[in-house]
Amino acid sequence: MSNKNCRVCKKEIDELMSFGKMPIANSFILDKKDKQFFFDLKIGFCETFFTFQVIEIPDKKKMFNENYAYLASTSSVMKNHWQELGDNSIKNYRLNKKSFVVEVGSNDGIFLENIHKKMIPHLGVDASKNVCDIAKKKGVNVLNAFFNTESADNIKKKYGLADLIVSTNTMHHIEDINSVAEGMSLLLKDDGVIITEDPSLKEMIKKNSYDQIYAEHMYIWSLASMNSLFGKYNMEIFDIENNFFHGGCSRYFIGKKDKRPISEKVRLHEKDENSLGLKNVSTFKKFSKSNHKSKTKLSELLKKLKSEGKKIVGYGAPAKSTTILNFCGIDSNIIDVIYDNSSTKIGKFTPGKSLIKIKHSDEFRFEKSQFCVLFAWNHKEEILNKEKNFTKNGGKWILPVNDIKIIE
Ligand code: DWN
Repeated sequence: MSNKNCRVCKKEIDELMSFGKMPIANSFILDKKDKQFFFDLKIGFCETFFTFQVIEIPDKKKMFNENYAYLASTSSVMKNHWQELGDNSIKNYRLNKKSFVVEVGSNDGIFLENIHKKMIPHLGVDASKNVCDIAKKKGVNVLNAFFNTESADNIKKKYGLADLIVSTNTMHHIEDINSVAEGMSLLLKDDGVIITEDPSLKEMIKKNSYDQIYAEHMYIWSLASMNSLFGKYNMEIFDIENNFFHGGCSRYFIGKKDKRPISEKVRLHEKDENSLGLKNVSTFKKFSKSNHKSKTKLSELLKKLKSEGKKIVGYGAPAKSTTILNFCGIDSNIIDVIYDNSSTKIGKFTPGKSLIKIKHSDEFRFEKSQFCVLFAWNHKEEILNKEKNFTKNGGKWILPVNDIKIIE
């Protein structure tokens, strides 16, 4: 067992589960012969701070750089989701032209563009230059940098303290998470609020959606682990909202300790996590076993369909699909092509050993295959609504995680 240290509390943790050799989830390649980086995707669980975490993390520049492939605005549903967060934040925290809003991991400006339109002073911080450039074109004020205590101090000196710090689908991406949480505590006004939103450990365990696990997702947070992290910097979660986005996320509302009453929703979520055993390593050993069952079930289903002469394609090339394809050993012998609407992925091949060609989802309507694996299963409603004709013409969708079923 490779002993490593928990990145939050630094105590020694053991390897809990391994997915074998994996590529960087968002490293889509232009040529099948392109040289790729592989690493051992191993998971550890810290029983002190309850943090579920990737043990060995590749160099962050391999994951977050000028070619970052994920564009948040590829989903109109997600655009509305962030618009709602912006509108509610402005109302709940009475944000105005004298306020200051910081977003850590601002991606292509999908959240801050609404804050910008309301003329509220703001700053987006993101490590990937390509998405910063897209945000800048929307008029969003951005800083292309990693957020940490140093950049937080510079922001504080230049702009002052923040009323609201938002960080959605980011906290699970950051290796030096202590520096981020400490930086937020330095930058936040005494009565300020931090809102983070990330894939929920509870939902991942309940759905057996192991595809949430890849190098970029260095942590899968729970209320218990997120509270332990912010507790180090005299802050606490005072409210929580759970949603179905990105396979099931929790939105945590965090403030300086003892500033606000802890909501009943937090108490109930805490009870839920405890009854699911999210503080016990045995829960994750069971999770690992169910991942391997899921791998066998999906591989056998697809191989059976292929042996019956069926054509199989994929829809959506999310980072999650890299884990499924490489963990289950699925390549272009099984899936002919994957359709996706991201300009950063179209025309490329999926990472690792899968090497499946990605085509523009506009071409999906000409697809004659009978089966389509919905790798972007977390966008099921939006995609099945968009691709009604495939189903109408007898096409069947295969959900690759959870109970792996064919939907007609
Ligand atoms: O934390 C992260 C989450 C929030 O987003 C990052 N690690 C990166 C990313 O993860 P992901 O790549 O799994 O995200 P999605 O949103 O599940 O990816 C969906 C994929 O499907 C994208 O490549 C876009 C594509 N898509 C499409 O082709 N047509 C999506 C929709 C909604 C569509 O209609």
